[in-house]
Amino acid sequence: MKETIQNNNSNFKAGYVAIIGKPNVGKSTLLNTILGEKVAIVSSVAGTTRFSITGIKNLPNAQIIFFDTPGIYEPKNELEKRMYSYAYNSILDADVILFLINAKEGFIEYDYKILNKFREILNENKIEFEKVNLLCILNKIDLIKNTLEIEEKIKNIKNEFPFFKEIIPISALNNTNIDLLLEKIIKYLPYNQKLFEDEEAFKLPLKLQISEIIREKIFQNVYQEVPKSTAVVIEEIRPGDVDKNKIIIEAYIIVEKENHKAIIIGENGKKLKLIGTQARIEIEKLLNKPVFLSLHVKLKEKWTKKTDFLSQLGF
Ligand SMILES: Nc1nc2c(ncn2[C@@H]2O[C@H](COP(=O)(O)OP(=O)(O)OP(=O)(O)O)[C@@H](O)[C@H]2O)c(=O)[nH]1
Ligand SMILES: [Mg+2]
Repeated sequence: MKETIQNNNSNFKAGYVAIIGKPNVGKSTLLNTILGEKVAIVSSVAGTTRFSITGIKNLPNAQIIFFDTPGIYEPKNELEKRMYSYAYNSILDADVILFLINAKEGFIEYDYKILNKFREILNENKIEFEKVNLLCILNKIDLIKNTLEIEEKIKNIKNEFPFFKEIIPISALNNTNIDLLLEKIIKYLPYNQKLFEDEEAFKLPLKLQISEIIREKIFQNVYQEVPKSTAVVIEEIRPGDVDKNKIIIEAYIIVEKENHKAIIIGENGKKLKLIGTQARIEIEKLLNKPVFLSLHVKLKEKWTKKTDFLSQLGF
C-alpha cells in the first residue's frame, strides 16, 4: 500500500493514521468530525464499530488516510477475531497512531491493556516502540469544566508515559482542537506525493453502507446487550415495480436469541418501525432517491461463531 514515489522537492506530506483506543472512547466520532461527514457509525454502546472504516482527508499541504478501528483487543469469538485483525493490520500500516483515552477517566486498566497489547504487536513484528509516532489524545474534554484539571492530567501522562510524542486534549463531539490535532499529525507524516486521487477509494460497498446505517439505528434505539448480538444482511436492492425511481431494499436483522427478536420488534412492532423509519431517512440521503425499506428480524443462533456466515457479512 505504501509504494509511492518520494518527492523531496515538495513540502507535501501524505500517510496513514490509525485511531486506536478502548470501546466507546470516541474513535468513530473523531473520524467523522475530521472528515466533516458521517462515514462511521456512532453510538453510546461500547463495541459499535465492526468494520475498519477508512477516510481520506485532503488538505492543501497533506493527504491523511485515517483508519478507524474496532476497540477490540481480547477477541472472544470468531467475529471479534476478525474485527481485531483489522485493528492489528492498521496499526502496522500506520505512520502515526492516535491513542485515544477518555480525558475525564484518565488512564484506566483497559487503556493499559491496550497499550501493552500494542507493544506486543510491535515486538512480534520487530518494530521498535520508540520509533513509532504514538500520540496520546485526551478526548471528551467538554466533560471537564476545570481547565487546570486538563493541564494536570497532561503533566501526569507526560511523566508516566514519556514515549508519547504529543499529548493533545480534544473534544471530537464539539470540534475542539481538531485543527491543532491535524497540524500535529502532519508534523509526523513522511514527505510524500498524494497517495490517492480518488476519495471514494476506501468507501464500503453500498450494501455494507446500508447495513451499517440500519445497525446504527438498532444501537441507538435498543438497550445495551441486544445490539451486540445483531447483524444486518441486505438481501436485495432493486428499482420499484411501479415507480422505477423508488428503490426497494430487503433487509434482515439477525439476532442470536429468541427474546432479542421480541425486543427489537417491540410492542406492536413499534420499535422495528422506528428503526426502519430512521434508517430509511438516512439511506434516502445516501442514495438521493426515495426508498422503501422492508425490514425483518431473523433468528440465527451463534452467528458470531459461524465462519461462513461472517464471510457472507463481509468480514
Ligand atoms: N461528551 C462527549 N462525547 C463524545 C465525544 N466523542 C464521542 N462521544 C460520544 O461517545 C460515544 C461513543 O462514541 P463512538 O465514536 O461510537 O466511540 P468508539 O470509540 O468509536 O466506540 P467503538 O466503536 O464501540 O469502539 C457516543 O455516544 C459519542 O457521541 C466527545 O468529545 N465528548
Ligand atoms: Mg467506533
